[in-house]
Amino acid sequence: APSDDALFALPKAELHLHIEGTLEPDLAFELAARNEIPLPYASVDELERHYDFSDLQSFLDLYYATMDVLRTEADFAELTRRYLAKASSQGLRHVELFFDPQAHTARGVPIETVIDGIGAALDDAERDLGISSGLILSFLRDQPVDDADRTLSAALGRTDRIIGVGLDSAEVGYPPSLFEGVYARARAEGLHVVAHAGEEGPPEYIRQALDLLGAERIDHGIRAIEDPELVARLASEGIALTMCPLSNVRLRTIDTLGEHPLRRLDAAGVRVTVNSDDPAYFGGYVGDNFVAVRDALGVTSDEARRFARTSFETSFAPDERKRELL
Ligand code: ES4
Ligand code: ZN
Repeated sequence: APSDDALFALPKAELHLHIEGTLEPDLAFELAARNEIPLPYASVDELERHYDFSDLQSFLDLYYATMDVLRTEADFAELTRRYLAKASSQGLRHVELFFDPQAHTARGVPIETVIDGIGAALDDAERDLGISSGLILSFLRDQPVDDADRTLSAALGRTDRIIGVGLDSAEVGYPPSLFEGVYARARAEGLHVVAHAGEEGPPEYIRQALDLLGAERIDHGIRAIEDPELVARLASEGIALTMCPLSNVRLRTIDTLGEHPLRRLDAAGVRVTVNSDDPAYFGGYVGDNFVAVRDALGVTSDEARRFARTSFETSFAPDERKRELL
């Protein structure tokens, strides 16, 4: 079996990462002090004691509350810088980051502050760490569709920075069909489109993401395994799943990592990648996720190399960059 070191060193791309989900407790406390924002926890330990989630919503409640400490461009830059340093140490050569503008604009932080702060750190990482990147604007599916529409309009002034749109937050009860119009507009603007689907929601949501939104990749897609016809379709259409094994266990989508369908989907011919989702909350970055699936599922070094290769192939990196990466 490949060593931890080999899995960390393996060059790879991360395609499913929420930048706000990289907020480690120590930085949360630093920013809370700097911005004079009270956190309802006395210490890092006390905050971490609340990382015992029962489902997606229980995580999202803490995630949205804690990100309130992010206020200035410098805060977003520091958050992103720390993520990229970790990313580099775990073999990442290319990253596509989700950000949740509505979670910031709703508390009075302008979208430009968010994009420019993250963007400054991405520029530095390209120069200093050789990591290429792209930003994916993610709509909050549990907020009104009008709000997503306005968010897309506001972001169109920064499309030099934004490579695509995504769909996240509470899934069940908020089907992709709600966002058909917003996605049509994003596609018409030349943006890539992806969507979280089949994390807690049914296989039908994955079909909708493909048929109604034109999703090029599916984020999670873990529940596709319940629907053999859908699995066959994902395989024949070459749709990549950006899977996040540690996330699925921590949010109790599955009981144990041993039940994760990553390897079964791979065996069925589906293109699968290994990603970290919200690594500060779920117990590890992308290298840690590779180590976890080796230990729990017996993923071999050949398979790990193939998943890493798939991460480059199914990334939205420009063709010339893909050739360098592959
Ligand atoms: C998320 Cl794990 C997950 N699922 C859906 N939306 C999210 N936003 C941040 N993490
Ligand atoms: Zn996610």
